[in-house]
Amino acid sequence: MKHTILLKTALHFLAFTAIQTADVVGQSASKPEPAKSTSRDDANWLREKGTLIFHDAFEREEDGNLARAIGNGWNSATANRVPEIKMADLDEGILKIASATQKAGHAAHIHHEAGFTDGGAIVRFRFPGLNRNESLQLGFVDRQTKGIHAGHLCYAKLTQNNATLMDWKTGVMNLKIRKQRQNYRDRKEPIPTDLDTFLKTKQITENWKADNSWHDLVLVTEGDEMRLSLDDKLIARHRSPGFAHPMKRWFSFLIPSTVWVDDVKIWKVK
Ligand SMILES: [Ca+2]
Ligand SMILES: [Ca+2]
Repeated sequence: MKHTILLKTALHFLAFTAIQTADVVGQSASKPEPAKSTSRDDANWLREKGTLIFHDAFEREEDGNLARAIGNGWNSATANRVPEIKMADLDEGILKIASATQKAGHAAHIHHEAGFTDGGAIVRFRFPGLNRNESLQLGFVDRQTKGIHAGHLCYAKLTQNNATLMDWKTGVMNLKIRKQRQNYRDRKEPIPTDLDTFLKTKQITENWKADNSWHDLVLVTEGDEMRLSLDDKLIARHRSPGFAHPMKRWFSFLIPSTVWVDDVKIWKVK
């Protein structure tokens, strides 16, 4: 009898210890963990932590061909170079961009005020399949900070076969680096290995196969990290000092060929 009581007490103690251990394990499991490469939900991060600072569904008609033709605060840095050509057509609630890259001497550059440190954009787009090698570059610009060519801070670029994230602020658009590179380009010489190695740290390229379907794209910066998701799947993430630039003043599209955009939202987290 005495042994039975002792045994029961011992079992009770063991069970109690097990519950305590489980509690501790449970607590540590509920702490935020670093995001795994494919499980990051940045659309949700923007909606939960951010403020929607701009939305355009493009449900209207454009007003001519010039810089302000899209309306709702959009501006084009390239439209007025070729006023006779319509590069941005609003049609059936979709912004249909067709760049006159050769005549304008530049890919269509369409931009809107943004204004955040951490945050990003959600864009619904498709490659209409009107031209070969359609590509979409989008990202952030700050023309008020000196030392960066045209204020190009950082971009994501989707081509037919891959997705690239690029820190241009401390990379190729840094005026000193740009000049250094240009010297070699002018002489048609390859850039030195150390510069090449340095510039490779400024970007990352991942495989992605383009098609002609509509896609939901999410591009964010958080601290010194930039992340790109497509259709709720994290495609690429990269850390580089330029991504931490304190003011993403403009949201910009750089489109050399044809892209259709159905919807744009810009969110500020901080
Ligand atoms: Ca139209
Ligand atoms: Ca629309």
